[in-house]
Amino acid sequence: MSALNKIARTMVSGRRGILAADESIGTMSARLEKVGVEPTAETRRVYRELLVTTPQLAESVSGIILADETFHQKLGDGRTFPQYLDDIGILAGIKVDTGAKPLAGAPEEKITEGLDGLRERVADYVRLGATFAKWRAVITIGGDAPSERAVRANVHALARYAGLCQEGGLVPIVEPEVLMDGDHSLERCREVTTAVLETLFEELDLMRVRLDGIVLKPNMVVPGTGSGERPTVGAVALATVEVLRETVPTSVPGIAFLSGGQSPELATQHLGAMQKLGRLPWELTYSFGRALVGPALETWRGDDTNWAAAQKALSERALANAAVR
Ligand code: 5MM
Repeated sequence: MSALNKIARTMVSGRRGILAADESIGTMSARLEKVGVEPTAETRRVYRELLVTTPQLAESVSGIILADETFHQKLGDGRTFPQYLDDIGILAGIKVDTGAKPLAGAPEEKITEGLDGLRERVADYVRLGATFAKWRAVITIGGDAPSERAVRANVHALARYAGLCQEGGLVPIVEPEVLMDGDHSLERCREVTTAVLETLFEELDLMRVRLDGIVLKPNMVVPGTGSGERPTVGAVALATVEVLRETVPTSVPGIAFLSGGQSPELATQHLGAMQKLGRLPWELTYSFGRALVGPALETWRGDDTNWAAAQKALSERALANAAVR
């Protein structure tokens, strides 16, 4: 077993999943403002300290994805976030993309940036304690989108990122997110997700990325939020697993879903229903952001008298997801 494969397996096996706490400064600041907290480097740090010091988190969480700012910050006791995670048996991950920007020639679509200097940044993060990384590509459905050029440009960047991470010793989480925004049907999401994943695995192969040393982080197959469709939990689970069976090679050790704006409860139900669809060739787990931390942030609201209750809210979501694995 290679070192990368061993890390990837640790990330996805057992009952554990991954906590995505890597909101960029802009996204995190907007989320803090929404709950009445003034966004500063210190309030972002304190909020992330609340999350990672949740009691017994390592029972349900194998890895936490951090943003660059948090990666270099310290907890109240002086340990850096990666040092602290190592001490409690959770792998430290780092988001290395620098965000999705308008794609030239198709400004309504996005291309994720961050390849320049990535080899050197990977080396720095490894030195500071990272064992895995994350890069998120964003695919929009609507009108003529996604265009072939948006899909190809995004999977090309994902594959080059994945290759650089593996070369430097990090397991890449490969995240091609087909967004839920829009009025498209579940069937359209299925078509687009299938095409994106097919193209992604062609490109990963071309870039010689070792599939047993990645974790795939896809969207579930769901209708657009404005579609009016309300599929059953079973229909979403079945469509998602069918797409994955068609497109994801069996050498990939694990698939860790994003939640994409689903409610925490529904994301958990979908994950649980997939596990009941028979024996699958890869581990299926969670790498949720909002569906794990949403209730905790709403509970905390910057008031430290809510600290324990907010940690309990995170713990409950993490344990609920671990329970359906
Ligand atoms: C936690 O948010 C991540 C970073 O977002 P930005 O760089 O846009 O601020 C995001 O990539 C996240 O990891 C995934 O979307 C999964 O989170 P959700 O909330 O969709 O489960």
